[in-house]
Amino acid sequence: MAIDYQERIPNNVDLASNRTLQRALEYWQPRFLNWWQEMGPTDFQAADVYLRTAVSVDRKGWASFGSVKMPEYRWGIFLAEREADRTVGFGDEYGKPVWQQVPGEHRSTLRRLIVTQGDTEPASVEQQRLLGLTAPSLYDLRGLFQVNVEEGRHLWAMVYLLHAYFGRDGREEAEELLCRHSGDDDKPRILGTFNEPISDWLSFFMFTFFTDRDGKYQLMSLAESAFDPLARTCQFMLTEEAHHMFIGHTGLARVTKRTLEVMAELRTDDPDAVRRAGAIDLPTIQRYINFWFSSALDLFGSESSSNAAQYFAAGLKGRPNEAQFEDHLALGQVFALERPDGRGGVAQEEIPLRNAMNEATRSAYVQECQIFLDRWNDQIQQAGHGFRYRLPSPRFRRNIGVWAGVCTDLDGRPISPETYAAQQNAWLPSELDRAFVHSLMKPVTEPGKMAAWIAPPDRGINTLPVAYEYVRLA
Ligand code: BYC
Repeated sequence: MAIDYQERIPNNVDLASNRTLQRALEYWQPRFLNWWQEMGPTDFQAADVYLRTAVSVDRKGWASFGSVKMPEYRWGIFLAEREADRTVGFGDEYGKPVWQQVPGEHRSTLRRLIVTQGDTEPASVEQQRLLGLTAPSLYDLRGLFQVNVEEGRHLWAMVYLLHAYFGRDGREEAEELLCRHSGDDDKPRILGTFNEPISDWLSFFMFTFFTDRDGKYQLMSLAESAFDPLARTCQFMLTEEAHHMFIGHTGLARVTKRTLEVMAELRTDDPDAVRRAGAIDLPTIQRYINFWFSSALDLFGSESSSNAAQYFAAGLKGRPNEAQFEDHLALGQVFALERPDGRGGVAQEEIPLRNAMNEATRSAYVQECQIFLDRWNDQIQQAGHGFRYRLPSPRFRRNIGVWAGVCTDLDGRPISPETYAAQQNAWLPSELDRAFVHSLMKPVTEPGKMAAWIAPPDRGINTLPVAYEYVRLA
């Protein structure tokens, strides 16, 4: 069904045919807009921003581009087309028809998964609300706002499910999604990393690279769900998500490129000299990688998880690209898990494969991150330098899972808390690193101009030149 933009809430779910649901969502809509005004991007609500808006859910040509003031963005409800005769792709219900309604026995679990997913979306907007004040270019400012409005739409996607399928509990949860706030002492966001402020653009690119990519993998897992409306909404969210990760990986490639240019101009790889020239030295970027990668790994949940086994068995949450696996039951198989032995060493343990679903997804994620690091390392190698970015061991600096709270080095070898503390500033961004990165965060608002610490992008948005005025400040 086409998206109806005549409606107060644009949608392709024939909202007009369900007056009760429509009224409930129209009641929520002004609350969302209040939240956007209070917790969304500061200072830029009146600016004209060159944004894309979804106009269909087709793979090709789903977006239209145009100048929009953010509060007037047409947030709405878009689900991928329904696939006729779709069957459950994994777990104990394998091969049976998918569900168009929520089975009573899975109601609270599904609600919880949807709330957790939904909670991250406004959380990220809140984390990034001050970033517009220090954007390195208008191109990047526009990229930030595109991400922000789409995270707002992803909130709409989950709120639609809560309202449409979970009755009064769902409506209450939808209210709560606007009441919890990132970093709030009393009502924080649900998942740890979404409470960390993102106050500089290096962190923003790290976040869109590492954290949004967790989002991709979680959405891929939920896109397999037997609860068909959830699967369909996640399928469409994934098309929007791709651009967020694009911002992350091109952003980090551009930062690296600029650093290499400065190193070539100065004929040195001395980090202090690079900093004095106003670029970010490679070891500092590495420390940010160590921080954000380890923080994102926690978002996959514990390596050994009875929750994950239950989600898989029930058909609620599968593995990304479940169709690629030969066996969709994952019964009678084991997974070799490495965990701390409690004596400073590492022990092997075999756990049922279904309990290891979080770990299987995390491993696929790690491999994908590595592909991009390899590309950036090619950039560095071609520039003639020996430095190489690396991902730390997945055991490093974990707060969730079997390695939570265990001190390890970057290779994942258990070490004493004293040794860890002594190395902390070498492995993770120090106060001085953060202060330095912050010192570079000065807004650049002339079309086509870039801050000195980042190279321009290869091309502009939607065939426009890089120098286009992507944001017209009010
Ligand atoms: N922080 O068996 P366990 C995105 C809890 S990002 C705090 O290890 P499970 C985006 C867990 O709830 C993707 N608590 O984990 C990105 C459980 O509590 P209970 C967001 C955590 O359940 C950028 C206990 O620890 N989507 O979209 O298998 C911008 C033991 O649980 C954490 C989703 O996360 C944590 N990190 O898996 C914008 C998908 N990890 O039950 C957006 C929906 C675990 O003992 N969520 N816990 O009280 C899920 O699938 C699962 O909830 C998790 C956890 C994968 C997060």
